[in-house]
Amino acid sequence: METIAALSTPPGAGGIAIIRLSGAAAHTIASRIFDPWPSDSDYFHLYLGYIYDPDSQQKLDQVLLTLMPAGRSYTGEKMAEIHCHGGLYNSKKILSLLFSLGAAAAPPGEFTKRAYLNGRLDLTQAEAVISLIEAESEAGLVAATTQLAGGLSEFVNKMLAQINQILAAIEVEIDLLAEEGLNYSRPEVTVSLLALEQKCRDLLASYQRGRLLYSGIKVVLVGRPNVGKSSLLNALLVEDRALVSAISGTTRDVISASLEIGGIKVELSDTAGLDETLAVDSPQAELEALGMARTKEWLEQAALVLLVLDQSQLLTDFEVELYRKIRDKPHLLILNKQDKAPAFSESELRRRFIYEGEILGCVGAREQIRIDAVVAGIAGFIGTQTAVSGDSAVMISQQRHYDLLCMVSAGLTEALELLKTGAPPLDMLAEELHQIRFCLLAITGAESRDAEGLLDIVFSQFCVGK
Ligand SMILES: Nc1nc2c(ncn2[C@@H]2O[C@H](COP(=O)(O)OP(=O)(O)OP(=O)(O)O)[C@@H](O)[C@H]2O)c(=O)[nH]1
Ligand SMILES: [Mg+2]
Repeated sequence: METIAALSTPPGAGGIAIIRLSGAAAHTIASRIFDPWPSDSDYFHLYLGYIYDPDSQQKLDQVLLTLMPAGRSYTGEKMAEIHCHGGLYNSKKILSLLFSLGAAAAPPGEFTKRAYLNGRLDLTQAEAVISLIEAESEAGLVAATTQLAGGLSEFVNKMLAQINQILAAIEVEIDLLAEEGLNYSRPEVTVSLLALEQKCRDLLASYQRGRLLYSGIKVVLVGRPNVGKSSLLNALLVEDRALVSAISGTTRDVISASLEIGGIKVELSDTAGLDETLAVDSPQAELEALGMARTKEWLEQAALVLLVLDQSQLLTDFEVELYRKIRDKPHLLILNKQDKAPAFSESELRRRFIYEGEILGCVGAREQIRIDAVVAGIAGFIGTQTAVSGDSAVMISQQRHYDLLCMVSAGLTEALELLKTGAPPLDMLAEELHQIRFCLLAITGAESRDAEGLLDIVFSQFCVGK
């Protein structure tokens, strides 16, 4: 395998940039451009020296160099890391020297792919590296670290060990029964498979939670114009993000921004107010209609809708209608402008909306923000979505794992159906268990280190230098 090199830190100006080299020639190539080359050349030490151009002997940058031996580096190959001064030109210049000395440019994810191919990581751990790099919240980071530490692999390997055991027993049985012609009766196999089926279901059930921890949750603010949606967005973000004015129809386009609530990333979107009383001949009508169409699109994608009402204005039939439209989605009812005298009572609101749930009061106006109830409402919803089902904290968040576990679960159901007959055809049962085994192995990638197609899909999601 050729020796590869890449910039592992983001391109651009910065204090330090790190260039990585991996492969059999990594140390030799590094020795051609680093001076003074350490006479002891111990591994995992930082050596201070200069990068120089071997042709012109010109010094280029003062850097730190680390060498790592094969078998104890990230990739499992000989590696060198050059910590040079940040700056795109400088790092590019050093990289081009490495290329001129025979290193190849590393494609995205190549370092982690080699780590996997050399058995330093299994596939779920390699996938966790992407998740860790991309994590945007505390919860996403913790979930990625758990997977990187091997949490999911351990879970899958335990299931695999049980399947192997059952399979081995059945293979023996197949031989025995062929000789003695007995009926197969092993109730403990059914019990074990039932337990595995349950574990598998619990893990599958964690998928939605896993997705949410990584990708966050989409929350959309809707309501009539002027009720204070943009004010509420600004208050939640603690930032004047959206324009606020007493003019109805101030917000025309969707404005999205992220914040963190309960460790989860919340993507909050403010939308154009919805109104039924558009003057069709007004010059603004077309613009307003476009804004409202966009609000409706956003509503479709929302995981949670915040319907904002202005308690100082009479409830309108349109708001009742709007509530009917969103009531089947997870939602929170927010009564804004609590600092003003109410124009309708809570009981009127409940009666007209046919609503029994919680009503969250708030003040979004800049000078006197009171939004605790809204934050608590969103946190409460997140809590219901992230509650752990089953007795395991292990979870899945990737489609690939989900699809394979669905196949494992279907296989277990099939195997249990066969066992229900009392006299299952053992070769069919064994075949079913082999399929399950194959899917479990595919999750950790234990038997696909040479399956190029699969690896390309997994590692193409990486950035260069990782
Ligand atoms: N008194 C009071 N005024 C508020 C409150 N929240 C917002 N406002 C005022 O209400 C007006 C409308 O606020 P916006 O946040 O622009 O309302 P909006 O719902 O985004 O309106 P559109 O963008 O037109 O749909 C502004 O003058 C705000 O200052 C509140 O809690 N109390
Ligand atoms: Mg607005």
